Amino acid sequence: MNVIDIETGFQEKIDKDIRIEPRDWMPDNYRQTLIRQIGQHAHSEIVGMLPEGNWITRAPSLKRKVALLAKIQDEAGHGLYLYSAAETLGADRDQMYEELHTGKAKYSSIFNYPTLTWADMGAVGWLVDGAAIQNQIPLCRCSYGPYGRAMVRICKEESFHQRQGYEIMLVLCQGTPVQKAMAQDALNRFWWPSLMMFGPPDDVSTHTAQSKRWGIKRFTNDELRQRFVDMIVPQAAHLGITIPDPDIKWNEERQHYDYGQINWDEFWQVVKGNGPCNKERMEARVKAWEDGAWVREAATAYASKHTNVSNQKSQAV
Ligand code: BYC
Repeated sequence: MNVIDIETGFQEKIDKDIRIEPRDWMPDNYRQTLIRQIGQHAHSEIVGMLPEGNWITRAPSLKRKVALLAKIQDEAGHGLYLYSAAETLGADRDQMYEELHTGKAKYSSIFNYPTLTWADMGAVGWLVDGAAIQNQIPLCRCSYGPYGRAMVRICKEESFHQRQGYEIMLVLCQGTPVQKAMAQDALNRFWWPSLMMFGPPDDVSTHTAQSKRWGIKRFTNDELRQRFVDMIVPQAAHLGITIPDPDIKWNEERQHYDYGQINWDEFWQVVKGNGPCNKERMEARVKAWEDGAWVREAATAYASKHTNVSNQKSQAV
């Protein structure tokens, strides 16, 4: 078979929804696109632990603390499944960390915003995990097997996260006027950054067309953003709080909610490293990496001792 036949065969498999597995032939760009996206996704999960970690010691009750801790631990787990999925493509985990710590690799823009009040834990769960679910459910059908399978488990946990966030918002909205105002303030600050999570508009997105052809992405950024708006508007109405966008209105013809202009300049500034918390987030990650050096050294020493002992045993047999 020549290269053109191999490439055609690969695309035919994708078109028939046959999964690509680690040992299958794949074009180099397909591999690189997946390493980039899965790597960014893994980093987002790990950096995403920081804004919520900020509230573990200040959660208003034991019940809230337990749920928040469990959510943050889930996110660490998601990062680990995703780093493993990237490794099946030949990516090196230490190199991925290095790229995160030096600012070469991206992670989601949303985690560069501060979490100022307890209501932000509600808004993050409701909006950020809500956006994550819209984006990630189609990824369960990603053409690359290990990524799609990791996403199935991740989505189950994300839906629990979203419900707990919505429930925090509901309790605050049914509480005192001050509590309701806190919920409204959190919605005001997290609304637009949540819309930005879906990535740049379709006419600007560099990767969407090819990623759709390869069955990595199933929908465009704008399609998923619209689904998110359509999901959240009635939920905000149920909570009795107002989305900070005067242009939100039901469009009978489109059968969707219209919404206003997103500030793309702000988005690109945050992506470039100039958001409110970019510096703080990276400092926290680098510190955690450096503080954990002794654990990695001990684990490596233990593993090599263990390997030596089992080698000696097998030589003796
Ligand atoms: N932030 O061509 P495009 C989570 C970059 S974790 C920063 O549309 P693509 C959660 C993009 O990388 C949330 N950068 O790209 C965790 C590209 O730059 P490069 C993360 C962004 O890949 C804990 C350039 O802009 N979710 O949910 O086709 C707690 C052009 O974009 C962003 C995932 O990673 C952004 N928001 O589409 C709670 C899901 N958007 O690489 C929740 C998997 C775009 O050319 N990823 N960029 O330098 C995806 O679905 C896709 O990668 C995206 C972007 C939709 C995000």
